[in-house]
Amino acid sequence: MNYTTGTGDLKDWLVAEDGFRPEWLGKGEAVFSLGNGYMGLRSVTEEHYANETRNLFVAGSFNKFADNEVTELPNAADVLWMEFKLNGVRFDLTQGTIHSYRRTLNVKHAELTREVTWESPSGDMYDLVFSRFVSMANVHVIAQRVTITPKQATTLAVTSGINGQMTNSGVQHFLEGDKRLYDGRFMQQLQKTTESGIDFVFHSVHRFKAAETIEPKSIIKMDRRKIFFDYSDIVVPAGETLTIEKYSTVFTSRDRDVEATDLAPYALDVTKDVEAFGYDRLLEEHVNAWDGLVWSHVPIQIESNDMFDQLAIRFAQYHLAVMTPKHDNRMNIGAKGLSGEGYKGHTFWDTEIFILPYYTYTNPKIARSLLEYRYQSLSGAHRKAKENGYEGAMFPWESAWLDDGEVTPVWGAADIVTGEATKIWSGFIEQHITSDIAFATWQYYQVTGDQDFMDQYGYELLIDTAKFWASRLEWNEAAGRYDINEVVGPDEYKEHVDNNAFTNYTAHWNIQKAIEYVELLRSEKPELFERLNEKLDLETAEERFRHVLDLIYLPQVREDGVLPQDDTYLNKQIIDLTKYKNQENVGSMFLDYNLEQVNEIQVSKQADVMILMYLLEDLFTADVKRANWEYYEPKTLHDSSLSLSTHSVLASDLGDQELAYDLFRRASEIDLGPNMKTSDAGIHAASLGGIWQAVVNGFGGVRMTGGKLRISPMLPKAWTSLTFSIEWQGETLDVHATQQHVTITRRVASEKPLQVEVYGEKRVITDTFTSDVLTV
Ligand code: IFM
Repeated sequence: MNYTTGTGDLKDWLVAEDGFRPEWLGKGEAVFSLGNGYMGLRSVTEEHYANETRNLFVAGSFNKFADNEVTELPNAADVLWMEFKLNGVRFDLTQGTIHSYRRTLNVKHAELTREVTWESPSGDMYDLVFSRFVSMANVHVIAQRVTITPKQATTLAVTSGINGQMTNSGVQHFLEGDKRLYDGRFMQQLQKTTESGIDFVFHSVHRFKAAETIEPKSIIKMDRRKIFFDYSDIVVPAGETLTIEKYSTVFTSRDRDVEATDLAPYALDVTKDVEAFGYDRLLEEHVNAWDGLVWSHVPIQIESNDMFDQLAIRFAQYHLAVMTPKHDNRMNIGAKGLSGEGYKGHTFWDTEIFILPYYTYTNPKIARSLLEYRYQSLSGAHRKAKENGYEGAMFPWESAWLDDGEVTPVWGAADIVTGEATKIWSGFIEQHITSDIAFATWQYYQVTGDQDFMDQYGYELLIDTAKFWASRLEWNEAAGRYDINEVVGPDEYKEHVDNNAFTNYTAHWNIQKAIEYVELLRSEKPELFERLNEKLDLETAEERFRHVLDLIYLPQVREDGVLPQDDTYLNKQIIDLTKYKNQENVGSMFLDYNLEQVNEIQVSKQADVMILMYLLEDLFTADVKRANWEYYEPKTLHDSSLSLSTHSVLASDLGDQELAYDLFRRASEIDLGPNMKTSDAGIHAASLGGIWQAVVNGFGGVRMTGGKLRISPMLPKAWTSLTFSIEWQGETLDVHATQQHVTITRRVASEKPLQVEVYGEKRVITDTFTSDVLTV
């Protein structure tokens, strides 16, 4: 990967790939993927190669293939596909000679370009440029442009169309539908998902231009789930350029922005308008939409002695916008965004704990929509609780349709010892997702002050989740306390553990908050209290909450400052983990051990105790945080992409900026870095959210604790300044931090005092405040 090709206005905005390597296709397909939150398009090449993974996903369009499989996001028709024959020879980069090659993702414009000089096996030379974008202005549109400039007179043939024969690793999610050509040019293909019955409508149209628009000889063809054109006999004189544009549109019967009752004719009309509008004007609208939504709205500037840092945060923001279905509160973010089949498009705690803070602090409307998804999925959470013998809302570990409930697959990777598939226990016993959602709800409320959200959804979510925990607790007669047994905590290398500290503390926090809010509703919002009382039986619930609260077992910090991760972790075997700490690719320990064996070793997949100390930071002193860092980090393999960014924020909190910087860099390199095998199944959504947290919550020192705002930036040596904005309770604060001080400016000055803790001092800001010179 090349990070330094951007110059002028595009400095620190371009990510490039300088060579074509068929064995590394997956990396580019994922990290260069395009999208707009409505759909995500993996960046395969126009022409086919072995080992490619061609994916187009429409957010929220889930389907279930068979009863013994889980719901997944179906791989929709391939509209990118184009094959070229140049003087009778197939354009294929594995053949002939590549004289120059560069593929560039322009993060600012969200446009992908591939420039190639290729010599065909028969010795003909061609310059080819492929460009494309998935419009942010009109989310249904995909535009492609290909220019071909031969060095010798060339006769060209092109095959291009819509290919609905796509599968998810062999599983076909679509029924065959009608195909038709309109006006001799507009291809239409209709499909329906097999189980969920969602209608998909695809259109594609081509435009050929040499000196002027040309109509090449063409023949329309149809096959099963496929419609395409064969164009032939296109003569391009030496040194002249042929331009081929392809405009495609994608609509589904779930689209809320379409009012037409008959989707197909409506979509056809849109396609006609899009083609008439043309690539350049569509691109201009698209670039403006990106600017309004992301770059002008959430600008972040890092002055670093390594330009990678600036690019890394922009790359993270880019993918966060590509993956987030901001248009529809029935949808959420998949663990791989919309960039690959990994995790089947399912939503995890990745959203609430790793991604949501970005939106809560910068675009509360989107954060609210994502939380509304959880509220609307309460029916599935109730069902899961009931099926397991509990009350309240027990949220699924993996989530798809609103009312699906649990969709975690039951069987996973091969067990190297038994030769059987490993059972995935998360869907059964990784239960902290419920308090993660409660925590994110509360965090959203505190940061935004969105009372309407709280009244409509927030109080209910916080109380319903607490009801689950209150019913989930197990009475331990001998110890006279409530335990939470048989869980998986955030560290998924420890299964079936009792009293995982993260789970117990956050469950306790959840119940405590619920008590606080039941009291508040009773005294300040009697009507809402009555409404929720009818729904949730608040009186009985509160009684139970009060009874259990002080009896919930909270693992205690030992004399050496270490908080036991669970009842048995600290008694397990300690082995030399050097080999696995220095691994090139994650999960290398499973080449030597199976999960059962890993369970018996003091080794962690990802932050567990440490993330507890990040979320509930007030409960632990700096010394305790340090002691736990020193104990657990050396035993943590960071085998989950969620781990490094959390550790970076904590290292910042502990005042070790250089370590925090190293971890920020490692987190940034998960997708963007030079290891070409990291992202085949898709980008790492939570890690990208975590990168924003490492910058703003870590180096930027932004934190909400107990409803109060703190801004105490501490930059790593490599940075001379960090500039960013956050939204705090309805207003925008601009923060500019240097090695010497921080300046916090209220974008709109107000008489209403704003209290912020800055480097340990309480400050009241009316318009702008600059801290004293830092002596730390
Ligand atoms: O949610 C995570 C989990 O914490 C670790 N395994 C991958 C999941 C999806 O990213």
